Amino acid sequence: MNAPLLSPSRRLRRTPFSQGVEAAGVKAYTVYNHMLLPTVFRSVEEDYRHLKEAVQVWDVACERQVELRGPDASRLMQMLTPRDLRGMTPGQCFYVPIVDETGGMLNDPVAVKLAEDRWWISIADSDLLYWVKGIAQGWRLDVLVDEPDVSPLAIQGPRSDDLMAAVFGDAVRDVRFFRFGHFDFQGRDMVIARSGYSKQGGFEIYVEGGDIGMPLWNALMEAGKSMDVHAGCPNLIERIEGGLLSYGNDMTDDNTPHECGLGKFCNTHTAIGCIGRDALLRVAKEGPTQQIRAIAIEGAPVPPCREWWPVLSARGDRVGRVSSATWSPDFATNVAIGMVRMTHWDAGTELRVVTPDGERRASVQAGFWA
Ligand code: THG
Repeated sequence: MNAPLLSPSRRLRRTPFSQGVEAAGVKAYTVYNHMLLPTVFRSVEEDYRHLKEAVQVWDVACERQVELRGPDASRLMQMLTPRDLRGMTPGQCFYVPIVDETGGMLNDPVAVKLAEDRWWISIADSDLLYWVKGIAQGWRLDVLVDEPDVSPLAIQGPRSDDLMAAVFGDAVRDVRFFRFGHFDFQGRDMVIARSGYSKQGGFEIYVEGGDIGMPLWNALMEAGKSMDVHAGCPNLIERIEGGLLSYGNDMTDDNTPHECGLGKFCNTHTAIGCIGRDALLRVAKEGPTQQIRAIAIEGAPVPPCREWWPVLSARGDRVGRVSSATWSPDFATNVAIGMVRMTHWDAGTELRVVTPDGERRASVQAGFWA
């Protein structure tokens, strides 16, 4: 098939690392927060194998930051999420559901607490900036809300620690999961967290100032030569195996955090001031009637999942939908993420999934694969 191209324009933003990404031979992009996000370098399968065995440098500049700065920054942050932030200290990152007044998911970012009066919200693919600005203005809060010139660069894979230590020194090895520290690169301060959109381990460097992007990219590629470093990107197969959710694909503002399996990141009773708290208290009490599940789909490799695939019961009733699916080489089955009604969400339940290639047998898994 002759795949159409994306027409470049100013609205479709490049990143500080785009030059390096192109030099590394990027084969496909998606658009995320109005910015280019690479999706394939060698092939999705080769990128997957390499991610699990070596180390990759990912241009995830499209994980834009919403910065909150000022005396009311922490108050505003707590208004945005049902996760209780009172115990969070500067130096910590939290994965936080962001919900609207009905308890519907608006985004599922990583919140980075830089100081009591300064936060970065590292957003998924929705225009969260406008919701946050609206709340700050509507409540007359003493806080500045904007998108700073900060571009995350992720280092992912089992050899991440060695690569990072080669560039930033051995102290970077001591950064704990979902914590960050400040490190120097060519006289510039870099916030470096142990986090990232894979289950293979690694770091995220919050690069402040686009001008230092390519010098850092080049230094990592040079230092990693002996470690088989390669440009990479969030990998479809690896993320489905790991159950990492994709906002806009696996959930939308029609879903509550509980439906998304993100109830463990909600402390709705104690998250005082959270918008949507009353709505969420109701759904938390009743419990969701549908929820995200890992689903194995039998048979040959499925085509790309471009729209929801109906999930049917053994009797043929519609009981859910698949939102992400792909062939997994390591588990030798099609792995999928779907939303399934409570009558059919128990592990082992036999289902049918209507793919564009026809109906397939499928089953609810006890958990994700990795
Ligand atoms: N890192 C940063 N920003 C991001 C992402 C990221 N913004 C966009 C997108 N990814 C937001 N979504 C997610 C989804 C999952 C995770 C992080 C961001 C994640 N989840 C882990 C898990 O589910 O195993 C850990 C969650 C936890 O235990 O706190 O990491 O990747 N900067």
